[in-house]
Amino acid sequence: MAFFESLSRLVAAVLFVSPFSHILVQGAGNVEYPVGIANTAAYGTINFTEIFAAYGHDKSNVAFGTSAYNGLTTFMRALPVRCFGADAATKYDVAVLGAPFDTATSYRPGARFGPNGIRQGSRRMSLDSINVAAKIRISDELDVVDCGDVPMVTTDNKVALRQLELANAALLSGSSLRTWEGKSIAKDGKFHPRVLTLGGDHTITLPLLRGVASIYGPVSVIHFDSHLDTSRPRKLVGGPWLPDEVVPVGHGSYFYYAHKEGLLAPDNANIHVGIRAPIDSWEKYADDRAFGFVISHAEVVEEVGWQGIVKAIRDAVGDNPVYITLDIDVIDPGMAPATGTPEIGGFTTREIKKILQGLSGLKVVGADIVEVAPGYDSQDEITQIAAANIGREILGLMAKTPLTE
Ligand SMILES: [Mn+2]
Repeated sequence: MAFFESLSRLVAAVLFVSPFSHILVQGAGNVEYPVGIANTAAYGTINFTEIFAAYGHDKSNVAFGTSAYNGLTTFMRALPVRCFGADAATKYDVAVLGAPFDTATSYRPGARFGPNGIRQGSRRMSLDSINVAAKIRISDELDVVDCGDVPMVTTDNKVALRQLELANAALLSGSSLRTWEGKSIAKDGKFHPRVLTLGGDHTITLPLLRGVASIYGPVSVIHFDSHLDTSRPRKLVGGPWLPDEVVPVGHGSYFYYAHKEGLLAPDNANIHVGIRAPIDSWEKYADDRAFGFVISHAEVVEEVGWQGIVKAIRDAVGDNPVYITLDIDVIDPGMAPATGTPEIGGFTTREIKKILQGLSGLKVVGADIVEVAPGYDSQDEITQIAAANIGREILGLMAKTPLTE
């Protein structure tokens, strides 16, 4: 607390001197310049929350500054909450959670810096602003907080993924701040917080799906990606591999495990969107179908438009609860270069916004945005800004539709 107190005092001294101080000194020329706080005893009576909030247009942000370029960097300037510690009793409707993990990537690593990269990309965004096209103000419907990052170890992926699984389950198992009229679609009939996870490589979706499936049962997955991510685990012969040892789960095989564990909705009610990567055999497509998915290729946007893609998604998932997982490589590398396995010919940011807005009304039980690797981004943060805006659209979908039957 002492740190924040002194921080607040420092900020107040710099920014807000004149409202509290009548001591002005005649400086050079006729410029009046404040020299300090008149009455330090007044610190205890100053309502910094109110004062700081007055300097921005936010209603929900009550902490640490309200301009786009100051204060703590949280996702869309959501309130920072120590969800796993001192603030564990705090209630909210959506928790933003960072999953800094990239030790199961197949090409360029760096997505461990994705959570803070996406937060940085969201600095000009506010939960209180109106998304004009989607006709929604998130803060009218949901209390969103930023829980920070799960400390995932770099030396053992099994342990790291378990750390995320436990943290995600802890958030999901609570009760949301708000309740809604009607019956919750959760198995226990209660309203739980939703989690928007910022990855991290795509492997993190496996423990995240375990979490939502435990609360809601199997969910329809809407998977935006240029790759299928349903690869079977390989068995390698010889070398250091033991006789029955397989290559552990990675960012191209987690859906194989999700299918095997029964986390995905049955009857091919799951869809990949934006697929365009090369494959090494047609068996991959047969497997993919067997593991529960249908495919919408990136190229079809030229023929069917965003409306056709929205229709394919809605046809696949019906009225099921849905989980959205979005690999930033679904966007064309011209607009989102900072990712581990770029593929040309992807969606534009305008197309992805139209597609996501077209999903209004679906019951989004959770979501993640993955594979943002800021180290490959341009100085202007183009990928991080794209990812952050996608997060805003997803929160908009959550805000529009409560999880009621
Ligand atoms: Mn992926």
